[in-house]
Amino acid sequence: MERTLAIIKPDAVATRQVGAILQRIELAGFTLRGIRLVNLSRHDAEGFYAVHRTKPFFDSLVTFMSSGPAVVLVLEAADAIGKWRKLMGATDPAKAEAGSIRRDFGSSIEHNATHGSDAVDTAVFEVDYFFSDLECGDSVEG
Ligand code: 3AN
Repeated sequence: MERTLAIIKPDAVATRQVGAILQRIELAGFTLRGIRLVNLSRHDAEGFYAVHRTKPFFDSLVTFMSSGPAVVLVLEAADAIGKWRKLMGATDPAKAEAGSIRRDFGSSIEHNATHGSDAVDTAVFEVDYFFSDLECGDSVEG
């Protein structure tokens, strides 16, 4: 079993799509290991997206991610990282597959409804960024 961090971003929370997205996650067979509503400060968002700090969209991304509440989740499944990225679809909702979450709930490459870890090492960093072992049990490696 593998774990990934998922985020329901501020755009999807503001437009009341949390329930619909959680339903897709559960129907796809993921086990929920962690779930929490967070209000990221700019500092929190900068730390989370540190890997993107040199990108031209970094400042805008940080502003967006700290603009309102988001829902952070730990999802568990076989190949959870790839399975969740496939369910989300491509980064740009306009290019995402029909029936994917970003296609159905995202409105732009920035306001794209959800986030997912992209590799095992980033999943460990991202899960630990938001959750303690007390909250969601053993870590990704466990
Ligand atoms: P993904 O989340 O699909 O792995 P990344 O890691 O390339 O995509 O980008 C991280 C986040 O940065 C994306 N989820 C998106 O919100 C934002 N982003 C990526 N590319 C752009 C862009 N060209 N303009 C604005 N925001 C972007």
